[in-house]
Parts: sequence; structure tokens; C-alpha cells
Amino acid sequence: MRTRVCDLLGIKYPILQGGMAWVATAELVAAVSEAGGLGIIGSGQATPQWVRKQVHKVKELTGKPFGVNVMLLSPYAEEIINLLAEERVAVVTTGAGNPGKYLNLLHSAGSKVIPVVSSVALAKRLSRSGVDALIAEGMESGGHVGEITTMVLVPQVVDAVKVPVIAAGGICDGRGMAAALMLGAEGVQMGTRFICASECTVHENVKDAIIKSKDRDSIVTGRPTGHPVRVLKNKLTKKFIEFEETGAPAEEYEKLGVGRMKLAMVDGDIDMGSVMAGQVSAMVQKVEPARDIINSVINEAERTIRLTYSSKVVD
Ligand code: TUI
Repeated sequence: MRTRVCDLLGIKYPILQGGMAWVATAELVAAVSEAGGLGIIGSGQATPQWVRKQVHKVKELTGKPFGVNVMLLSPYAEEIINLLAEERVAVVTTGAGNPGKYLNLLHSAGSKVIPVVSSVALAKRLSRSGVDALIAEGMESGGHVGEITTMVLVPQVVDAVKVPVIAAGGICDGRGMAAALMLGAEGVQMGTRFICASECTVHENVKDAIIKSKDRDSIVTGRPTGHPVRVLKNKLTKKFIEFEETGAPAEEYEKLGVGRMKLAMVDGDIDMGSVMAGQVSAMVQKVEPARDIINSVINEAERTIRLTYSSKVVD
């Protein structure tokens, strides 16, 4: 299971852990990197001071490469990028925007830059500007999403760029990883499955909600604001849907949305908080150590690919 992504990032298995705000903290990140994947701190809207502390904590816990995700809608995005360059963090992933203007600085610090894209147009633009790889994320994902599914987005991005493509959205097991590799991806990023890692410090209610959820339990809200997000259905999403049906003004959405992710992920209010999780919530069955997650995904992917290959040979 060695691909260009392993060599580029200096990791054993081409599995990245999504850099989820309020969820992907130093403990989870270090556990994923120690197990041979790439752990990624989720900086979300956190302050630069918080991010620097988390970076130091991961460095204390592991000598393996790790990353930080920068959410480009954050007011602190630029300051965070500057500190990541200073700290010479191995990998910087970005979400919710175009990181083009930060490429030179990050590359001169020796960091690999891997933006998340949800469209072919942005993938092409960024590959021309010299990013090291791309994460093509389908709308099955949790959190801020685009409009195209992983199945349809990944092969188009693979055809459009020369850099390695990492598939994200709708992947939580070895079958999904095998499928992503068949589509031309050279690695996968998983978020939801790692929320349910034992080392993840998210509130227990969130892990329980994911484990209990079924196929139709997630929904995309916020389309009218231009920032659609996939979350698990709850009392809060009912309110958002009411807003959509009555055509409430953007300020009303914003007011209702403030602080909701922390409320769910840290305080455990899964009724009135934003439980950002992907469609695969329905497939995640238990809490287990990050190392077990990675080993089982890799073993199942290898077995699936071997089975597929041998059945083709028999045909
Ligand atoms: O970023 C995510 N997932 C997220 S971010 C988040 S916090 C948030 N805060 C306020 C508003 C919305 C979200 C929770 N989950 N995933 C990566 C991702 N990036 N998905 C989609 C995109 C994306 C969207 C537009 C990437 C680039 C982009 O480009 C705009 C452009 O410049 O063309």
C-alpha cells in the first residue's frame, strides 16, 4: 500500500486524518501519526496561540510527521500560516478557500501544501500554482461541503492534474479506500471514522450520536448563506430548515450559527449544537484506537483489491 503520497509525506500508510475544528487535537493527531498515517490538527477558528500550543504538544508526543489544517475563512488564517512556517510544520492542508497567496512562504519553510478542493476548476488552478498534492473532497463529507460526490469528483480531478490526489468524503473503511484507489486516488482522508477514535477528545455524546446514526441522519444546511455544511439532524437543523423555508435574511443564520460547533463538540450538546459529521456516520460502529482503525482499513483495502484482481483474472 505504498503510493506517491507515502513518499511525499514520509508516512507508512496513505491515510490522512481530517483536520477537524474542535475535534482534531494533539492527542488524536499524535496517535494517528504514530500508527503510520498523517495526523492533522484542526485549527478552525482557533487563535494562533492555541494552534502553537497544539503544535508543540504534538511535537512532544511524536517525532513522526504531522499536519495542520487552516480554515481559510478564519480571521486568523494569515497569522496561523505564519506561525506554521516558523514552526516548520511538515504538512499544511487548507479548507474553505484558495491558499495560493501562502504557497511561497510555506514552501520556503519546507512544508508540503495540500489544499482541499471540491471542484475541478480550483484543482486545475491550484495544481498550476505548485501545490504538492490535492485532497478532492466530495459532498458526503461532514462540515463545509461542495456539491459534487466523491465518486464523480475524484476521477475528474485525477485526470485534470499531475500531482497526487487524496480522496475524501464517504470513506471510512477498506472497501471505500480500495474504491478511491480504483478511481485514481493515491491516498484517502477520513474524518468521521477518526472522531470515533479512543484518543479523540471530542465529547462522548458526539461519538455516541455518530455510532447510533443511520443512512439518512445527516443533512446539508446553510446553502443560502454560501457556506453549506453537512451535520447530523437535530433540533438546531430543524430551525435552520425553517429559516430556509421562510427565506430568513443571512444575519439570522449567522446569529443562530455562532458557537454551535463548540457547543456540540466540546460541551456535548448534540440537540442544539452543530454535529459536523459525514454520511459515513451510519457505517461507523464503534470507538477504537486510531492504530486499530488504520490497520483494519489497510488490511481490508488490500484484501478487497486482491479479491477484485483475482476475480478479474478468473473471468
Ligand atoms: O473546510 C472544510 N470543512 C469544514 S470548514 C468548517 S468551519 C466553517 N466555518 C464557517 C463557515 C463554514 C465552515 C467545517 N468544516 N472542508 C474542506 C472544503 N473546502 N470543503 C469545501 C472546500 C472549499 C470550498 C471552496 C475549498 C475551496 C473553495 O474555494 C473557493 C474558491 O476560492 O474558489
